[in-house]
Amino acid sequence: MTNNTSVLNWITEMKNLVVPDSVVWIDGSEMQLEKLRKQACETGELIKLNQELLPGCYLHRTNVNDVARVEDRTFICTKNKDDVGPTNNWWHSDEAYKKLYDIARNSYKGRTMYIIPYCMGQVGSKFSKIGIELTDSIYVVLNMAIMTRVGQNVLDALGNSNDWVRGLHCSCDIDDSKRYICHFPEDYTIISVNSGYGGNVLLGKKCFALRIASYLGKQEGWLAEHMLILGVENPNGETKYIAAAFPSACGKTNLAMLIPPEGYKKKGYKVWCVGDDIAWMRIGADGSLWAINPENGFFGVAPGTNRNSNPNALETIKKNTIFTNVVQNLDNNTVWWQGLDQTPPENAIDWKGEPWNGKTSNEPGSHPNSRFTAPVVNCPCISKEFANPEGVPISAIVFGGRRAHTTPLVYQSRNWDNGVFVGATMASETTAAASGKVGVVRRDPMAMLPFCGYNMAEYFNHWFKIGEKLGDKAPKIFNVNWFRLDENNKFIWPGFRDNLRVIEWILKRCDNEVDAKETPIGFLPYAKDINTDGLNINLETLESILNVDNDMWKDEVADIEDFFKKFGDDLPEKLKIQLDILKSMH
Ligand code: SAT
Ligand code: MN
Repeated sequence: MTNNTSVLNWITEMKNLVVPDSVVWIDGSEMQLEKLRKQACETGELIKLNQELLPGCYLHRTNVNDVARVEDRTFICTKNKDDVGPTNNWWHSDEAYKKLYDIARNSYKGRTMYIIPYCMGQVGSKFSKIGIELTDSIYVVLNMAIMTRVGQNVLDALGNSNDWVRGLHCSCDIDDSKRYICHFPEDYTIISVNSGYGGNVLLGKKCFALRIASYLGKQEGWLAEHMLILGVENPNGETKYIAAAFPSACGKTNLAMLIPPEGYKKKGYKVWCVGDDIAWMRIGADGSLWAINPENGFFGVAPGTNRNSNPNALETIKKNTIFTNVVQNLDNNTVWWQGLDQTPPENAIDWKGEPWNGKTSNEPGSHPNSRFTAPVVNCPCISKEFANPEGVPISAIVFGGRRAHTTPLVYQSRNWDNGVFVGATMASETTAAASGKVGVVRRDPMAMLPFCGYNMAEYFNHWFKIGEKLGDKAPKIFNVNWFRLDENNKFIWPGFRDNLRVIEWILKRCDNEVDAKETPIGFLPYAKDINTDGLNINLETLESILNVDNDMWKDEVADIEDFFKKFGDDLPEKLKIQLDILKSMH
């Protein structure tokens, strides 16, 4: 498959370590993938679903102790602790290698080593990056073949270059006490042991495209971000692009695949999805910010995905999709999850593999972090620019969290530096995407807290530098919060497709087409400027989520100050200045 000496040497080294029974190079052909699907069905690793209703679709259940990313077992391994900053777990790289190699040693005995050459971004594009993942899991191979571009053409594009990311995944015994997800940015290396869950083992995704790539972006002058990318086409046929950062399981996929509300559709608005999770952004030849989605598939949260929340996702997952940890409906061998519809199957198997009756069971049948893995090409609203190797020009950057209170529906930062502050002080209630307590508010700067591969203080500096380079070509920066609750704990804003109403205001602000009121936190809309035609929400209610509550913001400022203290002297001066401005205005 390749004569690349750096590749061959590393594979030999890893083979000697893990000692597989056999070795298979993944060439990307449908024939080979089909053979692997068959094999996985024979061992029970995959379950073939009803091929008439769900052609090419399979179900997989992970081990019950292995259902989400594990942030406390995720490490950035370097020589110097200072390099990873206060928000990452650090491990000395020498010690980490030793420990991980001890765990990995001989772990492929009786198993096959699959060698997956993959590309993040279009093969051959100068924005793309290549990786090789070794795994002993067919599930990983099949997911990687959906989520990335895999196969011989990747090796051809790599040639004899040494510029590629090494990834070793060992299933071992899925022992959570020996589970480690480790990144060695200095060596372009990722090692993941004792997990089979997507975010921990599809090494092209969070491990490479965010943690390693953010480190590379810092060195090479670009940004790797936890952002969806969408295009909004207006009735004149002009499309503007937005990149938006939200923590995991806060609706990035739903927003990225949004279908405009009726009134907008009638006028001729269209929304195009470029990506739902990761954006790599660079300053283009024209001096503005351009973004690509380095992935080739969607690894979306299943629960809550339905005809209302995301019809395009439902369309996307009708074929060639792998479902993980959802309910299997035994009556017709299809899948179900919480929030799909009002009729849960009664004769079913839950995500743990136990018999489940949706009518009588008190337990949800699908795991809250159950997932679908589906190819981008299936998506009815995929942008025609998705495959453009240059990417799309970004007009607005949007940060957003899940906040029951405090943060208004939308506001605009005063300028780039203030926008970086808004991103750096983002907070959100935790979700089931990572193990740990759900619903706790935590600071999650730029939604990158679990994904930044180096010291976040440096990362903030990097953002400021990118802003300096962009100058007046910089995208405008906004913050949104779809999740405000009323006194009965009901969402005040309808969300989903109606979020386009907020995006319309954002784009109007980018074009200087609408006024806003200045507040201590930035520019807020006048309620009348958010289009509520066809919505059941009155101006007063809307105003209640377009306010800045001074008392709550005082608490917020105190919490931000606390958070900033973590960074000590490394905290960029520009963030201190922004905090002082905010304090002085309250
Ligand atoms: O589990 S993943 O990290 O792949 C998805 C997510 O949590 O955003
Ligand atoms: Mn994500």
